[in-house]
Amino acid sequence: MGLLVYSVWLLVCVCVMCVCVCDSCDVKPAQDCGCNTLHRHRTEEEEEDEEGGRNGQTAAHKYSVTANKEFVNKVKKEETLSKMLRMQGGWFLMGTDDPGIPQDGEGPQRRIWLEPFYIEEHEVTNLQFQSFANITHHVTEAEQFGDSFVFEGLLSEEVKSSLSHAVAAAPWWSPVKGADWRHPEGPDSSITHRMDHPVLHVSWTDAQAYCEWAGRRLPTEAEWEFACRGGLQDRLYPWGNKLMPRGQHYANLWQGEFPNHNTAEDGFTQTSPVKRFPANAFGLYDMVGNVWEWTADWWSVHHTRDNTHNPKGPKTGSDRVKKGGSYMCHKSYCYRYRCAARSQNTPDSSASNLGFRCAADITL
Ligand SMILES: *[C@@H]1O[C@H](CO)[C@@H](O)[C@H](O)[C@H]1NC(C)=O
Ligand SMILES: [Ca+2]
Ligand SMILES: [Ca+2]
Repeated sequence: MGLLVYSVWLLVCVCVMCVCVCDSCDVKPAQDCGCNTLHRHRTEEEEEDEEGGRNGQTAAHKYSVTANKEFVNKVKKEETLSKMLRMQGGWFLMGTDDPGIPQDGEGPQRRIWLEPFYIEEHEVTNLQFQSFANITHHVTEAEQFGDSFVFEGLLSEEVKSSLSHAVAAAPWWSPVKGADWRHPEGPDSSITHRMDHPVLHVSWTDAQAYCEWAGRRLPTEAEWEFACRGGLQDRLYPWGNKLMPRGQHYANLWQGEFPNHNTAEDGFTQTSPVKRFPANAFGLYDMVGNVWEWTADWWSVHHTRDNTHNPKGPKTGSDRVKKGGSYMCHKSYCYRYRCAARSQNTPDSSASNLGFRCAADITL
């Protein structure tokens, strides 16, 4: 019986290596291709089954079903995750003394020291989030609440006619029943034609769950801003001070008159596929524009000028910081597509212009 179990195990192992080779999972096949994983994930009961031979059939069954499924999920996860780029860290200037929107706490400019870290090269996409949701069965907060905020300009007449109320301060936002990441403009919409666009309608808590599943975390605001600046000092945008160098669009923003007329000169009235606009000098895409991105920090508008190492924001708060502006930003009302710009939402909020990307510590 022991022999049987062993050969089944071997078979699974060989298959697993085969899957890895075929899918060319990167760098360290020997370590990462799953034989180890199978081993590590065995429960005591399974060990006993194998060694004692009391119930070899069950053990074999578990290997072929449970462990294999776990392994397949692990491979899927690795295929799913975004490439991360290594940020050098060191001293940089965070914030600005010439704030576009002073009440947002963009200033004062301060010297910040960061340890090196990794950050994902693009916003998390619908495809990536779908893979996460398929494997973990994560239910987003918007799905639990049964609604989410959608920009009214994107709604169908049918959905519009069913609206109950809008947000007084921002009448272009409507809570829409049945709007969630799978249905960004409400129940009659879908993501099938935009799997490579950033995922929408994810709360801070959902973003946190995804990054944790990925073995990653949300970037701190300081890390995010360091990444945004691309090594440039005291500039407005990830590429410099000019919004459109040589007349080119460098980010998915709003052109025309907000909120009534989007000329989509940059090619997009809504989100764009990630990596459609030029990367900054660090190789990072859509740091400003496309979607707002959650960061790990609690929100506050008060910052000290003191030099700080690896700041993580206030200890507590009611809102989380988001950075970078979105496809809805226009200078006339949301001049927030700058690296120093910032805004906030409660951690359970979600909307049709808010997403995220993950970061990670450098542990090796
Ligand atoms: C998620 O599951 C659905 C339904 O089984 C499937 O159609 C889709 O391709 C899966 N997506 C990913 C990214 O695995
Ligand atoms: Ca646009
Ligand atoms: Ca963005």
